Amino acid sequence: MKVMVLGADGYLGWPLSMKLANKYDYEVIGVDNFSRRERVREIGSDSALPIRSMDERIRAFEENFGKKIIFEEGDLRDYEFVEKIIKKYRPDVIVHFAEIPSAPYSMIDVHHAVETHENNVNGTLNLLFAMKEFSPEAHLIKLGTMGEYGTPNIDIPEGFFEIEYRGRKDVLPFPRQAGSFYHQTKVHDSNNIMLACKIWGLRSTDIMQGVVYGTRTDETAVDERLVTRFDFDEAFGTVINRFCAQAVIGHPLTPYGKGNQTRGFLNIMDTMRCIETIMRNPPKEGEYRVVNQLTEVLNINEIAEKVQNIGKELGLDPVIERIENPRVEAEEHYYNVDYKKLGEMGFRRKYTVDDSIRYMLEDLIPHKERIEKYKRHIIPKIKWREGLSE
Ligand code: NAD
Ligand code: USQ
Repeated sequence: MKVMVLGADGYLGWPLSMKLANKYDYEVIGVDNFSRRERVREIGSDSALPIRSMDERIRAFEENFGKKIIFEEGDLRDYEFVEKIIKKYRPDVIVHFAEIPSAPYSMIDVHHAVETHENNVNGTLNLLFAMKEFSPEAHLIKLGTMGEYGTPNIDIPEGFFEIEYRGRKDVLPFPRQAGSFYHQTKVHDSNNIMLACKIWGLRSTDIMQGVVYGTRTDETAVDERLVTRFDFDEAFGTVINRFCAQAVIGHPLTPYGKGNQTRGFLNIMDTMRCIETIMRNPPKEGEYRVVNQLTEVLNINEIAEKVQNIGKELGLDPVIERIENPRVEAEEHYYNVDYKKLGEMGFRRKYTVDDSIRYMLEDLIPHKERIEKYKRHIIPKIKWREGLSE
């Protein structure tokens, strides 16, 4: 099987590329423009775990596992480039991670909102057109987000729901109510992919993924040159990763507002296993399938307490200090999400937040100085209403 991983230098893309090449012997073609590295530098921060260049990563992977990963550097915004790689490799599966993943980054100002839209929506459109021309049979596995749904006061199904209105029934896309311009790009992508499947017969799984956490996977743990990035700054760090980095340097843990915001979460190793499962169960020609990808539902206060308790066992002394919420979001809300489809395909969760925090803290403690160095980027300066404040 030939798999193209778009965004192969990223937090999820690098470990997935290794997993597919190592465990399954798939031919893996990684693609990236290294823009995540640049954008974290633009914020002024860096990955807590030091990461190597792509050349070094690929060399170290070959040395450790005796397998190859092909790499193409380029930008999905450039249609000529996208056409070239799809035509050259004609992949069986395309895993599309290559977007700007940060809600706060998209809320800085008009330029960052437009940049996030151009990058994410146009990159995906370029890909859809190139697939239509050169690999219409391929399975597109696209990373969307649970944040597309927002926090409605009713249960959240997997993509579609049956509705009765004025005496007639239909199965329709569940309403999307994104909470940031970033999350909104994923809604636009979902609409564009659904249309491409309908009119051109492409097949796609659109993954509504929860928040991912974790410092390692089977492959990244083997050699320090294979580590994947781990950000903790206000824009690119996600909440569990941030709380673990904060605990390691004795920075107060930072639930925003009341801290009762509830989200779906999954460990990065389970993320890999979910995507492998989806790859082995492709949709039919013309099918646009939506899968909710999460393994646990927790609120932010519960997470802070877990990090605090496990941190104490390791001799750290994390305190929790709720801070003013820089975002506009419900801080108390109903949240009942379906996530059955992955289980029906054979996926079983292996990790929980409880099992993971201890080893995450242990992995981060040796890098305390790097976290200290960039700690001024922990407290949010990007506000949903006002933009960036100094
Ligand atoms: P990431 O930023 O680490 O990875 C994305 C990679 O794509 C980066 O290496 C970046 O350089 C590259 N990229 C971005 N735009 C590109 C372009 N135009 N051309 C070529 N390469 C480009 O992000 P991640 O955390 O690995 O997330 C991967 C995907 O999963 C994203 O689409 C994100 O929105 C989605 N997602 C992530 C999470 C999470 O918690 N990490 C949760 C839900 C969904
Ligand atoms: N939060 C805090 N304190 C912090 C950081 C975050 O209380 O220090 C809260 C936020 O206000 C939010 C929740 O934690 O309510 C999640 O925030 P996050 O930054 O971990 O996640 P989010 O901005 O939603 O984005 C992340 C990824 C994104 C992905 C999304 C999945 O960056 O790529 O799409 O998770 S989901 O949240 O399900 O939409």
